[in-house]
Amino acid sequence: APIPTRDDKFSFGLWTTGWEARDQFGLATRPPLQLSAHIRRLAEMGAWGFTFHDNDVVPFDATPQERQQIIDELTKVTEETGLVIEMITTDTFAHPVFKDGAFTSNDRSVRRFGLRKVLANVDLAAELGATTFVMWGGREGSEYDGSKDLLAAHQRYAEGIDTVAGYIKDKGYDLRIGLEPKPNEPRGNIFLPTVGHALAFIEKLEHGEIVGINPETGHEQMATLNYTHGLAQALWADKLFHIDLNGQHGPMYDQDLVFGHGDLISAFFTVDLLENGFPSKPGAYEGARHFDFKPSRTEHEKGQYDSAYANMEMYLMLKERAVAFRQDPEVQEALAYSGIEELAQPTLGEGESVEDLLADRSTYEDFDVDAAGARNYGFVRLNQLAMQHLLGFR
Ligand code: GLT
Ligand code: MN
Ligand code: MN
Ligand code: MN
Repeated sequence: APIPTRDDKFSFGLWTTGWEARDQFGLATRPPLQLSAHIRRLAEMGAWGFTFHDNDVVPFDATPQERQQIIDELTKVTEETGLVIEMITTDTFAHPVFKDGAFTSNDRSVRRFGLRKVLANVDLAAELGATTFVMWGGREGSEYDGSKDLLAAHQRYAEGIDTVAGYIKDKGYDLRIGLEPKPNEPRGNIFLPTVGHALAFIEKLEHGEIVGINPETGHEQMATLNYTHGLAQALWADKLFHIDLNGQHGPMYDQDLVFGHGDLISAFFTVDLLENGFPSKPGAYEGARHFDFKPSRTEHEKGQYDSAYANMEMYLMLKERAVAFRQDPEVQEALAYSGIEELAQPTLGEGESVEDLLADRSTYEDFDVDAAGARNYGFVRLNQLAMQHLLGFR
C-alpha cells in the first residue's frame, strides 16, 4: 500500500488520535497521550500538520502561566518536527457553562464569556500561524423547540460569528473561519445542521467573506446527505475552507470511524473530487486533508496510532484508484457516452435570449420527447467501471 509523506498534506486533530475513549456508557479505556510524544509520532507517520482545541492541550482551568508553559512546549515540538499548525478551534461544548450553547445560550453572560474564550483562541491561532479557525457549535441548539426564541437564536449566532470575523479583520490576521455543520449530538437538534444551512447562514453575515465551512463526512451522512455533493456545492460557492474526513455508516450516532471505513463508495468519490476536481474544472483541492476520527474504544496506544495511519493509507489507496479511474480510456468513453461533458455547456447559446429560446421551435414544438426519453445514459456501466477500479479489478 502507498506510504504517506508530507507532500500529501495530511493533518490530524489532537483530539482524534488522543481520544481516551470515554463515552456515554463507559470510562476512558486508555491514558492520555503525552503532548510532545503524540505530535512527534504523527510526524514520524508522515503527517504534514495537526490541529487542536484550546482544551485539548490547555486545561479549562489552567492559570495564564500554566497555559504559556504548555504553549511553549507545543511551539517547541512543532518547530522540531516541522509540522504545520494549520487550524485551531475552541472548545465551547465540554464545560457545563456551555450546556445551553456558547453563542446562542439563553444566558447573556454565558454568551459574553463564550465570545471571550473564542477571541483568546483567535489570537493564539494567529500567533501560531494557523490559517483556519474552525467553529463547531455542538451545543448551539436545543432538545425542546419551546426552550428557545428561534429567531433570536439565529440572530445571536450571526452576531457571535460576525464579532469574531470582525475582530480577525481588525487585527489583520491571515485567518478564515470554517463553520462546521452537524445535525444532532450532543444537542437534540443543532443549529446549522448541514452544509446547506451553513452556506445560507453565511450569506446573511456582515463579514461573510472570511467565513466558509468545514464539512465533516459523517455529519452530512448522519443527516442522510451526500458528502461529496456538499463539498461540491461549497466549492462552487468558494466556501470550502477546510474538511473533516472520517467514516460513518448512515444515519446513527456519530461514529467518527477511520476515513473509508464507513461508506467506502462515497469515500471513493470524495477522494475523486478532492484529487481530480470536476470534469469541467480539473485540479486537486489545495487545503489540508484533515482527519477528524476516533480510534475505537477497543484500541489501546498501538491501536490509536494504527487507526491514525489507516486514515492516511485509506486516502492514498483511494487516490490511486480514483486517478486510475479517470485515466482509463474505457472510463473516458463511458463518461462521453453519459453526456457529462455536455452538462458543462450552458443551456442557452451565447447571446441567446429567452425570446430566442421561445421562438426556437426545435426546443419544444418540434422536439421529439419520446426519442429523448428513450436515451440510455449508461450511468450504471460507468459506475460499474468505478467499482472495478475501486476493488482492484482494473
Ligand atoms: C468535536 C466534534 C468535531 C469537531 C471538533 C471541532 S470538536 O470533536 O465532534 O466534529 O470537528 O470543534
Ligand atoms: Mn463527527
Ligand atoms: Mn469534525
Ligand atoms: Mn467529532
